[in-house]
Amino acid sequence: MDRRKFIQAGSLLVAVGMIEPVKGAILPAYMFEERIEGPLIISTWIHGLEANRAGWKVLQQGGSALDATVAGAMQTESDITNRSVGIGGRPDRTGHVTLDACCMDGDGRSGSVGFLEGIAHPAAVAKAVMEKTPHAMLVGAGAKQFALDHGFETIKTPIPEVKKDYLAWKKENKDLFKRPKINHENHDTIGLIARDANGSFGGTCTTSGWAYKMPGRLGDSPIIGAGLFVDNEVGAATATGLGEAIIRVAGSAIVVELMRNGMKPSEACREVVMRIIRKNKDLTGLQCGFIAIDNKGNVGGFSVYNGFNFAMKTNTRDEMVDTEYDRKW
Ligand code: SD4
Repeated sequence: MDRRKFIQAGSLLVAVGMIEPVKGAILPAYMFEERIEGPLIISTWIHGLEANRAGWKVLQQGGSALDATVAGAMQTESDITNRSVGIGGRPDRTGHVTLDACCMDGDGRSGSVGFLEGIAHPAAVAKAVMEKTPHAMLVGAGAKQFALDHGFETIKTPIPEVKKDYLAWKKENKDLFKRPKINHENHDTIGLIARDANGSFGGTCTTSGWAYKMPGRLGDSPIIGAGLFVDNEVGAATATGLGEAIIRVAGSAIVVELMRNGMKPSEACREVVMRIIRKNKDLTGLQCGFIAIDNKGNVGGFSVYNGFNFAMKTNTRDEMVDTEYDRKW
């Protein structure tokens, strides 16, 4: 029996209650290419654990997958120690923290905000764009005005610690327009996708984007089809990593289409990652990772480089899952 089949067999035993799941262990993604019954929520990186727990409260009360993922995203946005999402996010190279977010439900409704400054919860604003406007996306001053008009919490950014780092960075980086380095440590954009008790899907993605980006730059995270895509007919996918590469392959939308055509989540994520690898000659620092759930309850992910993982919460699980990858750092 090969490693994958062995682990799948073990996973089946877990699923039928013959062996206990190992709490706190980091498990490989291919363990979850099997039906997970009931509500579930998965999200990128280690901060996903806390975010999932916030989202789980919504799912447990019979709330929608969309609302669960927005609640999870807001949890991470509030974490002032997080340098790539929300209030504690790093600024662009002119010192402005500009936040991007989007959300989508399984019926194809979506909302998005980009280049939003001084507002604590871009994910919630994205949901309000979806619910209260005829538009799919608001950016910049218009997005801010919309958030203020709807009473969303304001913040002063960058917070002092972040400002200190920024000033040090600025001093050291005279060549401000050289290709910035992508951060591949275990903290990054959060993309959350979930299935609720009714079997509907929803997702949210939120980020401060690439640290020290050019002013005006948007990544994949606020773009439906790039950073996030959801369709109740198929499932959901979300992304993290170098947004430029993810946008250029319409990443999350393609993951969902590949699942529609029969691929399992990990296979679909792998195919999109391989497209990114084929299209980018220089992969230095080019990390991208996708996670996905299909409507049979299969869960998976894949990344360019090792080190990407996601958090998963179900009725029986609350842990980190490692994805497979093509390259080693
Ligand atoms: C972006 N995908 O703005 C995001 C970056 C990311 O912080 O995942 N990192 O391109």
